[in-house]
Amino acid sequence: MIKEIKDILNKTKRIGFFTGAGISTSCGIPDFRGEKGLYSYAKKKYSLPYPEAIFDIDYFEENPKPFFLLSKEMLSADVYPSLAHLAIADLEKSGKETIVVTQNIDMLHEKAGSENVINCHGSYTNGTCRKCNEKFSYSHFIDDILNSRIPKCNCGGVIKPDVTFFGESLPMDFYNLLERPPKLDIVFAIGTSLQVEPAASFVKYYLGKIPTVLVNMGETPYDRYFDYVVNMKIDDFFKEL
Ligand code: CNA
Repeated sequence: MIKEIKDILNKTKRIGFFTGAGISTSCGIPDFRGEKGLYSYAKKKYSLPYPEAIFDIDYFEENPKPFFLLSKEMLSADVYPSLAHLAIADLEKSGKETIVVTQNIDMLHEKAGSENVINCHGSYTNGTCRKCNEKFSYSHFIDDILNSRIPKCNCGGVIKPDVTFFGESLPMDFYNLLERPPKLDIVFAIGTSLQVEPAASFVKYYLGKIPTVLVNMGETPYDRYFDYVVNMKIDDFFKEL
């Protein structure tokens, strides 16, 4: 099966990747669900009242500390991109037209060197003061996060990185993409349970239209709609590819 995927890849120019938490588990960042998932880990570690509180805007207003401690763990310099992140970035450098639509907020696609990345659940590239709405760039607040301090605006408000929390709308560039899906020759869904909407609609749009590949260890409710389903570790898949 991997040989067939490789043949298609060699012949095509426009490649889409839709990635989820599974692409970063080998970097030491847990995925969401499951016993070792981020939710139960964060709940225990930061004594959250309920696991989702870590990305709940009302809880953040009350206690932003757990979110910033988790951010420190994800963004620290000793978290490196996986072989899969690097392989995707290499494809772009080799001249293929690639687009990476990621649900992740760990910035590992950017760290790996990918340029055409849409962060559909937002990112740390910018932050906004919760009190006066002033905008700040990553360089303004990253030192605070890495040194376990809560970044603050001159007005005293907390600067919240523009990561999408529950109840917040997704970035405009993602909605634009859903409205005008780019022309692709092949699309991959990698390390995602495909359960979070509207993010997953990006890849679902292409099912039945172009070759579609799902690389995921666990089963998803959409396996049967993909042309190729590869149940193996993501880094091993890219190594073979
Ligand atoms: P999910 O629902 O946790 O699913 C992840 C999938 O990846 C599961 O089906 C696993 O079986 C699979 N998986 C895990 N590790 C591997 C591996 N090494 N090889 C193959 N498959 C593997 O996560 P989704 O991304 O689908 O859910 C969307 C959420 C998760 C988004 O809102 C993200 O923001 C959020 N999230 C992001 C991060 C991050 O930024 N790294 C971490 C945890 C959660």
